Amino acid sequence: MKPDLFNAPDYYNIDDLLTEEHRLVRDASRSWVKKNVSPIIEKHSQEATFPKELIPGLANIGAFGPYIPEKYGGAGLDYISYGLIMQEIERGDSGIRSTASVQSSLVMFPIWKYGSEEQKKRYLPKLADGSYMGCFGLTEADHGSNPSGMTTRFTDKGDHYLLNGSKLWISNSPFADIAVVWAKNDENRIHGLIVERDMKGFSTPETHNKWSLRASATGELIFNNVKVPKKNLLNGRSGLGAPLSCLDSARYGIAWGAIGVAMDCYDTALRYAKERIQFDKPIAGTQLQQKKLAEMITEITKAQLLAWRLGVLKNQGKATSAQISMAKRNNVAIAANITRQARQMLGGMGITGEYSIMRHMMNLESVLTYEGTHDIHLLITGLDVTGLNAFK
Ligand code: TGC
Ligand code: FAD
Repeated sequence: MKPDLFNAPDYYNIDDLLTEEHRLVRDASRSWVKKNVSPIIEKHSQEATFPKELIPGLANIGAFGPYIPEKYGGAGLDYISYGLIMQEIERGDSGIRSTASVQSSLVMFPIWKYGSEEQKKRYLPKLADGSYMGCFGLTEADHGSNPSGMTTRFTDKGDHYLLNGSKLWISNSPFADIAVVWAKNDENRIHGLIVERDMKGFSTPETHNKWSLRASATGELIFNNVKVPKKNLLNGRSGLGAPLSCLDSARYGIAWGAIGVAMDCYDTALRYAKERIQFDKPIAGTQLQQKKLAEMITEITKAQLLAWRLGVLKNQGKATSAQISMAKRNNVAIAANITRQARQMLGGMGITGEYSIMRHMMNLESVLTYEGTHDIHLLITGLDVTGLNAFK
């Protein structure tokens, strides 16, 4: 892979809207990605291996629990810093951002929000420093977009619960130490449970043959009469709203992360187009390639402003789930489109692993689907503006 020469576009001086702390956090993550992710990621992606060696570094830059209070080992940062860290990591690779999203928003967040003080003290510091890795089990084979239909169940057996069922498409499952699992109780009410790797009857087979997110480990969670101690129930909230609130936090991070991919592809295509000579002139001097670049930077700028404003609302506790859906959907879609335009601009070189573009393009096919598909987020906006539910 070519050396990482990334130069971040900032067409509307959005840096001026950031605090000194935001810039420091962003720059530290950017340098870390350049030094540690870029040199190794292509090989891991080609070989479909997760780079476990990045875990301590991710913890060091605050990527595990950026907004979790310091007393639980988190970085105690605001939501714009969290977004900027996700942007920089995803600039390196969506799979690595996935690992950070799952750890922070889907494992640490529910323990922090809905766990007991004992659970917080037991798990959060270890998750923050990466000595424990977590995964999040909501999706099932027959219940993806519609998780309320889940069939994974736990029954009260007096001094413990008995958990049965399975989850599919679970990021980090093949190596996670703990899983936050969503299952129905005897009253058909959804609850979260913390399942530990060494519990008898629990297994996590890996899902192979992915063309997307190849540097992220994906797998199943299988529960065959797993005895879960009662103290592992997340008692603070039940119902589908509990897992969906975790998704809000992860979707927010993805809205920022996708900008990282878009910026990386734009920057690569711009540099390539200025250097690539055809018909005795740089292709950047042709109208067709300028159209692509002008549209890319316009969409990146709009996405940056959307994410920044959403971050301000989130810091004020005012961001709605529907606003988060709009940003996730828009920013991932514009980034996916930019990967395709940039790929074309590099001609044949665009399909090789010499450049990051094709890897980003394939990764975004998963990002368009997980955390709520492109269409599901459109329906969330539709419901929000009309008051009419088109899902069912
Ligand atoms: P509905 O009846 O609308 O809602 C049920 C309850 O939930 C509340 N709620 C929310 N709460 C917090 N945040 C949200 N975003 C919420 N959306 C809804 C709602 O108020 C209600 O509360 P209550 O108290 O009245 O019970 O539920 P529904 O069954 O009609 O479903 C709505 C729908 C389709 C929007 C929802 O199911 C959905 O978002 N589906 C998409 C599923 C999804 O996103 N799955 C993601 C799995 S995890 C993943 O992909 C991780 S990838 C990780 C990585 O690698 O980065
Ligand atoms: P389906 O729900 O079957 O959807 C198929 C198509 O139908 C989609 O285009 C969808 O938009 C459309 N559709 C569905 N309902 C409607 C409707 N009402 N109206 C119109 N169109 C509709 N899940 C987890 O719990 N934890 C994880 O860590 C996790 N990681 C993942 C990692 C990867 C790499 C991938 C690919 C997925 C991951 N997921 C995870 C699962 C992910 O959230 C689901 O794939 C996603 O929610 C979609 O579910 P599905 O694949 O079953 O598709």
